[in-house]
Amino acid sequence: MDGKAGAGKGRSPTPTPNRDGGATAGGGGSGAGAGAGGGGGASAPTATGGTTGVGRSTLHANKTILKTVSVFLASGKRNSSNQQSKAAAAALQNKRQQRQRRMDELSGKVNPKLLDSLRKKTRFTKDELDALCRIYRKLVSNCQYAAKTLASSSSSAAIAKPHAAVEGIDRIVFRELLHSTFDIVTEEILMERIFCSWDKAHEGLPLRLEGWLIGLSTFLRGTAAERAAFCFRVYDLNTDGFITKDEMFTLLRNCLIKQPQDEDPDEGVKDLVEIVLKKFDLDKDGKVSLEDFMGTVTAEPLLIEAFGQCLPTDSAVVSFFSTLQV
Ligand SMILES: [Ca+2]
Ligand SMILES: [Ca+2]
Repeated sequence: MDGKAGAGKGRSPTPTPNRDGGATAGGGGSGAGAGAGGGGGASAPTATGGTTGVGRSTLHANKTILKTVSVFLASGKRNSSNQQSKAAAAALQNKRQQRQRRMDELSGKVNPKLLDSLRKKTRFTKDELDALCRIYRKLVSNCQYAAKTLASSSSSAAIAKPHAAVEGIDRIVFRELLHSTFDIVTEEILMERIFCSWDKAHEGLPLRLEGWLIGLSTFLRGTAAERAAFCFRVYDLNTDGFITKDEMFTLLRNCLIKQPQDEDPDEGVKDLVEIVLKKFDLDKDGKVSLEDFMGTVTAEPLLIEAFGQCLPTDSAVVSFFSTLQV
C-alpha cells in the first residue's frame, strides 16, 4: 500500500518538468532499447563462439592461476622446483596421452589396450573391430560435416554448436544408418528409443566408440537374451523398468489399419493391448517387467519384436558383414 502511494506521488509531479524529463527519459529508453536490440541481434552469432569461448576463457583463467601458483611456490621453495617440474611433466604427459587417445579414436586407430578390452566386451574379431572403428570414424566425420554445414548456414548455429563440440554419432546419422544399412523401417518413436537404448553403458549421447561397438555387438551378434533385453529397453519408453499398458498403446497405436466406420478407432488398439498384455504379463500385475518379457520371449521367440521392429533382418546382417571385407 505504502509503496503504491509513494509511486503514485512520485509519478504525479512528473508532468511539471514534463518536456525535459519526458524527453530525456524517452531518449534514454529508446537508447537502451536500441542497445539491447543490438546486443540481442549480435548475440545470436556470438553465442556460438560464446559457448566455446567461455569454456576456453575459464580454461585460460585456470591455467593462469596454476601458473601464478606455481611461480609463487617456486619462489618460496627453490629446492622443490625439481619435484614441481616433474609433476608438471607428468601432467603434460597425461594431457598428451588423453589427446592421443582421442585422436586415435577419431582416426580409427584404437590403442591395443582398448582394442583388447573391446574384444572381450563384444562378439567381434580383431579385424571386424578394426573395420567397425573405420565406420565409426566415417560416421563421426559425417556428423561433424553436417554440424558444420548447419552451423555456417544460419542462426541455427547457436543451437547446433554445442553438440558439434562432442565427438560421436548423432541421432540423425544413426537413424540414417539403421534405415539404409539395417532395413529398419519403423516408427519415429522407436527410432529414437533404439538410439537411446543403444548405449547400455550410458556413456552419454552422441554415441561414442565403445557404446557404438557394444551396442552393435548386441544388435548383430547378441544372444537371444541380449537381444531380448535390448528390445525391452527400447519398448520401455520412460525407462522405469516396466512396459505399461499406456506404453503398449503408444507402441501399437499405428499397427492396426483404422476403419473409417469405426466409432472409436482406439477400440481395436485397446483390445490388442489387452491380448498382448495377457500374453506377456506372467506374474499378472498388470504391466510387463523384464522378467515377464524374457520369460515370454524364451517360450515364443517370435514375440521378441511384438511391439515394433528394432532388430535388423537376417539378410541385412549378412550383407552388412559382407561389406566389412575382413
Ligand atoms: Ca515404462
Ligand atoms: Ca508383470
